[in-house]
Amino acid sequence: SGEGKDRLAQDFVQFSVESGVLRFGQFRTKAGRDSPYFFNAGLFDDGLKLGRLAQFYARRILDSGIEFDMLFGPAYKGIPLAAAIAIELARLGRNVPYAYNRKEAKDHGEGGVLVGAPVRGRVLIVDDVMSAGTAARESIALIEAAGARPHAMAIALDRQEKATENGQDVDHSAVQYVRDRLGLQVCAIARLTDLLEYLRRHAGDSLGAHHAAVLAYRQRFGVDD
Ligand code: OMP
Repeated sequence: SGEGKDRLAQDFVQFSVESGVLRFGQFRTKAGRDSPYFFNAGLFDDGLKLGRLAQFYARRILDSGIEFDMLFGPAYKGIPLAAAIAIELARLGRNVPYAYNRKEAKDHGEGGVLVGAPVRGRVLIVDDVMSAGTAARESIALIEAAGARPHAMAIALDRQEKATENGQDVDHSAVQYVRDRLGLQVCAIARLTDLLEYLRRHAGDSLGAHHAAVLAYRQRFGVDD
């Protein structure tokens, strides 16, 4: 595969580590797994970092050839993502509408749970991380409830680990499920394999010391792809 040759992914992993977004240690994931690494996109927390993050998404989206008519960012973390990516795409000459949801429906004013452009056409969902797939299912349901069809998904990090169904681990990842069974195109700026490659390149320094633990996590919870 292209492992090790994906310059954008390597640059993104480095940017995430330097921003304190990607950390190593002991963490518990939403699916209850003990993970030696965690990616907290909420820590892209100033204008410069958010702008650079949006550049990574926009480049990955445009290079992927995925076709889309609008962006949708699921609350809460997808909201600044959709806004920032929409600004960056417009800067690159590709101005598209964007929308997002609120978590609580308003009972006055404009009403409803959706904010922004009408949700229609080929919707590209933008989100931060895919692990076991819970967040992805929620976003897809939101778009469908709005009467539109989720067409594609762009994420920052594909953890490439086993999805869960009714609390049980299955043999495919959330990304594989969304791509192969739900038929959405999916692109990720970086994947677990890129993180492993990055740690391998750092063998001999303090970052490289995390390689073994991340590899063991992949052997326990990872999928092949
Ligand atoms: P799933 O919904 O299981 O796919 O997990 C994705 C969500 O888990 C993200 O939207 C985050 O809320 C959270 N998460 C991270 O943000 N970073 C990680 O490295 C791991 C997780 C996680 O809990 O799996």
